[in-house]
Amino acid sequence: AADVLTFGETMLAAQLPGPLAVGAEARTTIAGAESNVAIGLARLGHRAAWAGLVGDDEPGRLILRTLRGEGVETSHAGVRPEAPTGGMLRERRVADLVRVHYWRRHSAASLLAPADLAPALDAGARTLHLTGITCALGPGPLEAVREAAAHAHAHGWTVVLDVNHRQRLWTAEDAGKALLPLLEHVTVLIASDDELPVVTGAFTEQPQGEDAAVDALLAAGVREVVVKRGGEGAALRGRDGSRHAVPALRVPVRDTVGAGDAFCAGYLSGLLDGLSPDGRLERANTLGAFAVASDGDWEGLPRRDELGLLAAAPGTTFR
Ligand code: ADP
Ligand code: KDG
Repeated sequence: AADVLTFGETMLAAQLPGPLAVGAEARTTIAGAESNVAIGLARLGHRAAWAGLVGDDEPGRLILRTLRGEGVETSHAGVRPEAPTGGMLRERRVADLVRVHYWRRHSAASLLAPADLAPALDAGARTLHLTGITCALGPGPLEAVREAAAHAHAHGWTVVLDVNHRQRLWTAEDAGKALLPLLEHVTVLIASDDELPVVTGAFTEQPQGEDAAVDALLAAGVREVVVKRGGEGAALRGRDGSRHAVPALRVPVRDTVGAGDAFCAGYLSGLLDGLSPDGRLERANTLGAFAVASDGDWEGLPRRDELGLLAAAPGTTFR
């Protein structure tokens, strides 16, 4: 059985250092929140399985061989000849402003249905990782998330939901309505501070303020709510009344996209290793810091023996 099972859409991605233009040079990679998490976990030595659908095309093959090369288990991933692999383009429009464009409607990944996941669920896992992105891909993927959450909960797995709200895919209102019924199955909910109202928006009475939002989520059955605060670090509150906060690492910021997924991989790794709440937040912040200090969503993520690397003084050369 895997330590973590995750699934969703991974795309062919082109990353432009400036605005889209004829002849602009782009960097080719693969991107998907769930596969970013799987890669982060695999690099730390955990058994991470990614189940998702790709098209029978070059981008699909690039995705699968890249994931395998990173040590992610893909035996339950599928190839769908009737639809293409999704794509995305990321323009660094100006220094600190990134714009994303998607080609994912009717993609192979959006055809995902509960039956596609059955073999992966039957194979078992300690933890199920879910994101709001998969819920936004269409009715099939949303149903797959619901059934996976119910199955995992019934079998005593830890269920981790990262809200990961994507405005380009759906409205906050639709996201809230879709995510609310999942909460009864969720053990750990991870959100950035500005995403909390997205999940709590569907409650009959909208809680005011962060503390009230977290109270509402804990009352809905979530055991632990983890709130990401960008360069400030992260905090967590448990249903047992515990509160923890750990500051971010100080690193030069290269590319903040993917920080949330890296954070999530670090948090999951801490859970699997049985770390304390502060230890889990520290590992999550460490992976988040690696992601912001390097280009790409997942390319700069650390292997286990590199976890302490960021403690070195800035500008250090190891030789
Ligand atoms: P998201 O990318 O999902 O919006 P955040 O921006 O809150 O999430 O970043 C996720 C995590 O990445 C943070 O909780 C923190 O651990 C780390 N992180 C983000 N920005 C920085 C930064 N400027 N310096 C150091 N760590 C950061
Ligand atoms: O978190 C990074 C992701 O946003 C990126 O890899 C692509 O999955 C993606 C999405 O839906 O935006």
